[in-house]
Amino acid sequence: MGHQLLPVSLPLLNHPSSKWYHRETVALHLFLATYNPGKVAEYLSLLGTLPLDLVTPSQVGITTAPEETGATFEENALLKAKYYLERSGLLTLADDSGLEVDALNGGPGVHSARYGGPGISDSDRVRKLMKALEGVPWERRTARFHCVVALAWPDAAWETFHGTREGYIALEPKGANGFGYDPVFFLPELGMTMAELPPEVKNRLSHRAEAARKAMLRLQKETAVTQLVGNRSPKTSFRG
Ligand code: ITT
Repeated sequence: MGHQLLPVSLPLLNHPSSKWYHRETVALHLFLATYNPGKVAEYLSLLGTLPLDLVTPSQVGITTAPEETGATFEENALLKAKYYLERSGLLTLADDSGLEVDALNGGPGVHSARYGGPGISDSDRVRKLMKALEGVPWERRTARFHCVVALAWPDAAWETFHGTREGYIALEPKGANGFGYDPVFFLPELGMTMAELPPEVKNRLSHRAEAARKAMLRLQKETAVTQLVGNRSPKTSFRG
């Protein structure tokens, strides 16, 4: 049986033809749609066992990003995945994630990366959060990290996977690992912040690890089918 070529309507900038793509070749690459180096490091480890080459925006000269206008993590994750699929032509994984603090009515939530305004550092954002929670007692410092991973396929099918980690906002930052709000995200069952955990432990129990594990199951199934039959049949939809 020969390789199957499927029509796609998306502009595939990095593919020899904008009208047809070779599904098996596309399925050998996974576009990791993030500019956040902390996320890249985690995904390299979380997805490391997949028989797929991970490709980042800088590797293919993509430097633009969509405006994250969604009201939910899910909307933003999908918006990013579809945006980068259009530009890379590759099976694309994007994540939208953030911190929901109960005493801030769920904020900063989808605005976590922009909390405090543009151009400030992770530690500036952590300082702003500490200030916002000044005087808030321990029992009211409950919070959670949420992550939605979106997979977008060149045949326009997509699906999303959720992960959550519950914790407390610490009274002061601790630890040097991870990124973002990790130094103030306290895990009561371990008695330390996310930034005090070795990366391999964070990658076992984080919100991103949970969402990535679910996405991995899907990807493993897909790549197994690809390897088994040599070429894949068209997928109608596997919306989650
Ligand atoms: P991309 O959109 O390019 O992926 P980003 O950093 O802008 O990068 P998000 O819009 O998803 O990504 O914002 C997520 C923010 O939430 C991130 O910048 C951190 O401030 C915070 N965050 C998410 N996951 C985190 C984690 O595992 N540890 C600490 N902070 C995290």
